[in-house]
Amino acid sequence: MSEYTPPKVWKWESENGGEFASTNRPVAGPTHDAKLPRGEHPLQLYSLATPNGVKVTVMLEELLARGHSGAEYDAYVIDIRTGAQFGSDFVDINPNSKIPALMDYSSPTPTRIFESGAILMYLAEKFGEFLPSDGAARAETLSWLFWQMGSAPYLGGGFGHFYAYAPMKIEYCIDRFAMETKRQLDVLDRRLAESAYLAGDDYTIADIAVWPWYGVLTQGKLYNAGEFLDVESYKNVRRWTEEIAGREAVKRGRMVNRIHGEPSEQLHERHDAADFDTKTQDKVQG
Ligand SMILES: N[C@@H](CCC(=O)N[C@@H](CS)C(=O)NCC(=O)O)C(=O)O
Repeated sequence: MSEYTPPKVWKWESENGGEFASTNRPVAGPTHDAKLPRGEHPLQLYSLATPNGVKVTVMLEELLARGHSGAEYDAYVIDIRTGAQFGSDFVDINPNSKIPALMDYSSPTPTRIFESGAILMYLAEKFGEFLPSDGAARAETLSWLFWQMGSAPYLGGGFGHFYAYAPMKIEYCIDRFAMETKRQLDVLDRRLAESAYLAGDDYTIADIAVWPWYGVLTQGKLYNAGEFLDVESYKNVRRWTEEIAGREAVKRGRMVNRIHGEPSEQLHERHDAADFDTKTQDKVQG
């Protein structure tokens, strides 16, 4: 590989050959007019079953499992491979053009929420669940929630990108981000040696945020990198991962808006709990 000398001013080469390259742009804002569908529930979710998307569908399914009928929701697929995140209605909800994005029509004026961490906090506060109301337990929960928001870009945008998606394997990049990813797994492993869940004795939005990234990585299902990162060696993370994987709400939440993998694990749109039994397929916005 020849060494790259950056020019004085960076210029956009619209195709760099990497996966997802055709939708990457150096500017924000919508690329096209696109109306979003709207269902009957107050909560309308526009998302995809990536780790960031799964956080929100797991949270909603957990709230429903605890009997909060107000958490009923309609979930629609935003296909980020075809640029649906740049449609005008979606950008009105999330000016950052990334899934997940949520609308709450039960407030006096409709509320838009973007950024998965903000969505988890909003729902936790709205329903009074999965986030202790004060004191050290709340601080600990928010600390791990924000740890996830700050750490996962190194796992996804760093390690995952260069290990799985970049058009060429660059040792320097893979090495740098594998090192950081393993350090993060060790942070989690040491914490989970001390307590059942990240914030202490109770399952919280911190676990809901961290599991779809580091739990799924530990199951070997993210970037096919389980062996490479020796995930088996993080025993406490594995114990926590398997326990959370067994929760019914997690099994349901993982299916919603999933458009890849086993067809039996995909529920493209979700409007009602019964949809898990009578699955409606092939409804993808894009
Ligand atoms: N910090 C954001 C990250 C969201 C994010 O990166 N979403 C990705 C999918 S996991 C996305 O929509 N990518 C589309 C794009 O970058 O164009 C969050 O947690 O909500």
